[in-house]
Amino acid sequence: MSTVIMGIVNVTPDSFSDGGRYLDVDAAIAHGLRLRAEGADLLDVGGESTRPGSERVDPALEQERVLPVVRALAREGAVVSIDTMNASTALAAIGAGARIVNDVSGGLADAGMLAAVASTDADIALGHWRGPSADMYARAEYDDVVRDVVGELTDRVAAAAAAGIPPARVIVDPGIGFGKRGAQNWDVLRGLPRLVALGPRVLVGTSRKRFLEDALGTATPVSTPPTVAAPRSGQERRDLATAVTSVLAAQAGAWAVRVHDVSTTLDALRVAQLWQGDARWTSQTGSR
Ligand code: PMM
Repeated sequence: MSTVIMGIVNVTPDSFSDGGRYLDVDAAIAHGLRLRAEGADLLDVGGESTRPGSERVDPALEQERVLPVVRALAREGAVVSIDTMNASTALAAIGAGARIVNDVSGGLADAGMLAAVASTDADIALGHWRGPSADMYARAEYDDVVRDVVGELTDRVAAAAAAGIPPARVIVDPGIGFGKRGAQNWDVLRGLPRLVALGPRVLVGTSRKRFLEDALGTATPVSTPPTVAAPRSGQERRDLATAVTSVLAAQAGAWAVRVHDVSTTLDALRVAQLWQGDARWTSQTGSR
């Protein structure tokens, strides 16, 4: 089974990963359409940055940012997910055509989220979360990070079921970078099969995250003579690292990966699936 690629469309002025270039609604729509043309199966539209240390955004402002983008992308036929922790934004986005609610807080930030989604036929992605981004590292204390993440997500799946959302409509996400320090993220990724064993579809988001930057360092990889092409930029290196972690997540059983650079990750997934003998990938022009 081929891995679903969720392309990221951040509509925030302070996104750490796209420098806020897509705050402009038309530019965000164009970006989303480009990601879809590159091979994204889903487009994840978000209007609130969750970068470490960031403050919450008022839902009215969040909706002003995301709703025109959701509406336009859905009208173009894209499958859209809405990246929000607010029930009111989730409902408004579903009204505008979103089919999945991507709540990095797993329904914890807004007590009305699970009931709101239950009242619709949308799916929900529940992220592992221990508290707002403003001070999330203060809560990065675990006995056994894999066991704790799986246990806490099990509770969120149960809470969703109690609110009326059956497991078939639920996706779980280990929340890479959310309340987890560098090495803890690698532990969680290594333990991914234990989360996959839980049952619901698993979504993994490593794209351009700080733990990858920490792993790669900021130094130029090799000294290059001036006549040689410039070495890859930090972002290109993070995108390559994202493609590798996304392939490994897919091999560990992830249903979907959430990425900024769709084409690099798609290339990497294609190569990995050819290695595994997936015949659908043998033709360059064949559909995914
Ligand atoms: N990470 C970010 C935002 N939304 N959603 C899910 N499901 N999983 C993630 O890991 C995740 C997310 C933060 O990254 P960004 O600001 O680069 O989008």
